[in-house]
Amino acid sequence: MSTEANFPPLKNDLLLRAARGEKVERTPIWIMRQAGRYLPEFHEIRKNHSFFEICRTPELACELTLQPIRRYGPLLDGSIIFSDILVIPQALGLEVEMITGRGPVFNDPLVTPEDLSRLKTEVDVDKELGYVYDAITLTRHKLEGRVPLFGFIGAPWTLMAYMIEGGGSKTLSKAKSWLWKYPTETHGLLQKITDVSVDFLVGQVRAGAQLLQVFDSWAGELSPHDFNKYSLPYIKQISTMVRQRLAESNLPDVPMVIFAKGAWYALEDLTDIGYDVVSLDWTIDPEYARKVTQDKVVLQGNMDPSVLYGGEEAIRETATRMVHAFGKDGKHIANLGHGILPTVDPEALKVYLETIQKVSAEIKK
Ligand code: 1CP
Repeated sequence: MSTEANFPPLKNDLLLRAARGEKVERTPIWIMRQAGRYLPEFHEIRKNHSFFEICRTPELACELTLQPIRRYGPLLDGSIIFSDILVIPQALGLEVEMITGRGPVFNDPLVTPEDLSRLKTEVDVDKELGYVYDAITLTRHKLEGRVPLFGFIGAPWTLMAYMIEGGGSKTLSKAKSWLWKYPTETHGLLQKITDVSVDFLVGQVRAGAQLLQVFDSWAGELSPHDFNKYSLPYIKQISTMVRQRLAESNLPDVPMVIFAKGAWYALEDLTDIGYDVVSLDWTIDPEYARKVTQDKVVLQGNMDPSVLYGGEEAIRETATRMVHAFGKDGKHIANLGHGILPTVDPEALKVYLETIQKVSAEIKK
């Protein structure tokens, strides 16, 4: 087991300070999916290994986590452990493969509630997902304190959606049909995922994660009513239980980020469920978000990832406008409004990172 004292001291704590709501000298920036498919150095490694083999090999997961930190140096203020949200369904007993060009595919997805009996009743998370902990601990050492490291999970609703759809889906009609046909079993499944998620996040902090992000990538597919019923209570339970368990175990109370993509309607509710940071997609205007959230949380985001295809001038202009909109005194962590897209030129990302650092340092003077 590792404690903070065993790791190299942190040299750049800007992201941690901003996530706690402190006033900072410039806006910290990291990028969702910053390790991965848009980087040629990722493909060099990926061509020799399957995706989940990389996730399960701490040296490889560590190497991929470090790639963007090496490439962009001081332009990035955070790192995120190379893994995937689908390691939890795997720990629950489902088989998932990552197929190039297609994404995740479940060999045998859940079809009806009878299939729930295929999930493990007792999950020893530390044993099933210990490889993620090992990757985190190794990465904390190899980062040498350059930037803090995020651990993460997928939110229960998003994971349930994958487990029933069997992969990506345009309508989520199979997963959604469960909400009305089998509400009791749906709550049972969401609770099961929640329990495992809490263990997993606490384990990631014990291993060395310095911030945690919960990705509810499919939140925007739910109506406000269904989001309130099938997502919000579980993501709230996760923040509450994780903090309680961290305190009981004498582990650091790390900042927690919630990213409920597409759930603009839930913005106010999201300020009130125990997360320090609410991550916004690009459909939310920063000034509107500041008005609704009233400085109760730090905001993260939110440039449309596609602007990175728009050329240097468009990137600079949009990034500058965004920094101004989040404000001189606004509590803000810069990111994109969703993950960086696989065909983006890494040089375009550099322009974005440079612009955020320069403009935010100027206005926060
Ligand atoms: O830097 C990083 O962020 C790398 C770590 C990381 C993270 C945080 C990966 C590696 N995946 C994720 C999270 C993740 N995975 C999410 C939440 C964030 C989001 O909404 O983008 C989701 C929905 C997934 C599921 C997933 N994994 C997809 C999406 C499929 C769909 O339905 O659209 C895909 C394509 C993957 C594969 C994957 N995960 C990560 C990488 C680098 C890859 C590409 C794998 C390959 O080489 O084929």
